[in-house]
Amino acid sequence: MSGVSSLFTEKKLDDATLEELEDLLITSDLGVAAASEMTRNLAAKKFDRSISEEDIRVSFASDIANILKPFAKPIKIDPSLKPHIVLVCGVNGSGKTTTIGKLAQQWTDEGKKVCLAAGDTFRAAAIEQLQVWGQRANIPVITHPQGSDPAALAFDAVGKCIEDQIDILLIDTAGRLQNRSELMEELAKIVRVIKKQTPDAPHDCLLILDGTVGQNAHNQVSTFLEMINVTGLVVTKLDGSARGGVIVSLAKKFELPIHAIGVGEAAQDLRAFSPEIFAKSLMDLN
Ligand SMILES: Nc1nc2c(ncn2[C@@H]2O[C@H](COP(=O)(O)OP(=O)(O)OP(=O)(O)O)[C@@H](O)[C@H]2O)c(=O)[nH]1
Ligand SMILES: [Mg+2]
Repeated sequence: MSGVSSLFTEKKLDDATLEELEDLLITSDLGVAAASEMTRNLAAKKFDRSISEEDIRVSFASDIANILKPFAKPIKIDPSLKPHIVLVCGVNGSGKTTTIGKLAQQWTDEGKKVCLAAGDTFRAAAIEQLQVWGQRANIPVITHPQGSDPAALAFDAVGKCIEDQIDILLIDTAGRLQNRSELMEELAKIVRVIKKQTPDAPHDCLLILDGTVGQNAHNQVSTFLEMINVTGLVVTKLDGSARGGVIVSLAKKFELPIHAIGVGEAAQDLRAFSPEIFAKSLMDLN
């Protein structure tokens, strides 16, 4: 029965335990800054006093929720823009096209006129993949042939959406790894070309991060920020075993809005980011 009794064991919170807890938080991708803040807070409340595992989880979950609260913001569509232009970027396979499909469905269901632009002219079948999402939501998908210049496609798409008084234009882009400088340049070019018709666009530049990649997400955010004005993040694939602890360190470091999270492959699997639910799940509390 020792396993059971250990569940009820309380111990004194000392320096060694605090250090262990801090290490545990760092290895869960929460980052040094958040980890030390959270253990400091715990010490302030409970140092040298008896503490249970539950107390620790509750304290940490509350800190995590507080850290994240200012950044949990859905994308705000400006109805006066025709169109509100959303450029979507990220590394290969992070979930860009799927997230576009989900957002398109959500906004269409809300009664907005949505249009998609197939700016991934690079990968075979990328255009068809976006067209499938367009068909599902019953909305137009603007395409150019595979291999053509994505900036030209973006330019045409913006012109067409202005003409058709579209509410929201979502522009897909090819996956690009941070170390491919020519592809990063291409993204900057897409932005320059969009600005020729609408100088204040893109109104949102979403960076899509795969929630399973851990600390590498930091490097991705830094590199994309060097090239374009990333305005917000969507973190995908949080339905699997990945806990997404990296969201905490990303929020602390980059202070970018977290617009939504992806929790599956289907159209309805996009959730508003809830700091409380996220923090509790990270700390195994229900
Ligand atoms: N489980 C899960 N799978 C996802 C999620 N988002 C995307 N995927 C899957 O991840 C894979 C890649 O998604 P895509 O949307 O094609 O990613 P992408 O960033 O457009 O990829 P490239 O265009 O090749 O760079 C697909 O199999 C998607 O179904 C998610 O939130 N959860
Ligand atoms: Mg894609």
